[in-house]
Amino acid sequence: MTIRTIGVPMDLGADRRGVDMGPSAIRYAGLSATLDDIDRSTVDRGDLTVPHAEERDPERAATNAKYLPEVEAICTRLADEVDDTLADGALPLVLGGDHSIAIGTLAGAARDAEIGAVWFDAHSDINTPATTPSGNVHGMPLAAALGLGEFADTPWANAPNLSEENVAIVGLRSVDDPERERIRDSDVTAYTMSDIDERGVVDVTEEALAVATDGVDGIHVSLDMDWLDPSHAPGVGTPVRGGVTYREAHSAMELVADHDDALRSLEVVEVNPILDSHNETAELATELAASALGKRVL
Ligand code: 4U7
Ligand code: MN
Ligand code: MN
Ligand code: MN
Repeated sequence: MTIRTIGVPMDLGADRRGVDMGPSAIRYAGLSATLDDIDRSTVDRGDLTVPHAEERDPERAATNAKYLPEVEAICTRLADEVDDTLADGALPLVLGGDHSIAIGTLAGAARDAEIGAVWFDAHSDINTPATTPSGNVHGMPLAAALGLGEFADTPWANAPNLSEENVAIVGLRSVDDPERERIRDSDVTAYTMSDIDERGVVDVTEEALAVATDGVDGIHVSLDMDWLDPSHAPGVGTPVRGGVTYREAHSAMELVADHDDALRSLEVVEVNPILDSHNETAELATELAASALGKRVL
């Protein structure tokens, strides 16, 4: 199946600027050559056009969902791109950009199919404008896609055929109090870093994939690079100590590749080249995408 890369140079959903350069840095790290090693054809569709914060009214940043109208415009276009890609029989590989773009990827992937999602992240990204401590939309995409809280009133943000029962979050170590309550009250399955410590990354990821794939047509895999420990992935805006190692991350992505019959879309987000060390996080993002798409040593 052809892999179609879609870059979304978006940083309006996060406070730390620079994550808009993520798609360039990931390409510069050798994405297309790395994907050529896999037995699949690849095509780069280029980047969506995203406005810079400097062009926007700063008042848009003074709300409890900063730049939400811009996020809506970009995610609506991204959803169309993802849907078109799938309709063409290709697999969308979406490069972020901040994690707010997942709203668009999920909406597109869920337009014509029942989907599940595996969310590799230090954070649960299930805030809403009423609960967010920061106003940053990259902390809200799961709530938006699931139509939770005020997002029940924003149909553009809802992934029509994604249900809580098929959402699994893996690697949590930073969860806000209202998020904790929301996870408890929902049917979302969540695995913390302690679960990975106790059971190992393979067992936990296998179970997460089983949850996501249960009874659906396909799954979306969202990889927030802050899932990894900051010692391996320093170039992220919201690093949290105690994340997975380089090898654990590859193991998990190889398990994703084992489920390639289910994989409908893949997204790698939150690479911030300004905060990175010699493009190391972008290189790792490239490697992990390749592992998830089937690259093997032998
Ligand atoms: B990311 C946070 F308060 N929860 O909502 C928030 F800790 O996409 C962080 O996972 C969100 O990187 C992190 O602002 C969003 C905060
Ligand atoms: Mn995160
Ligand atoms: Mn399995
Ligand atoms: Mn995230």
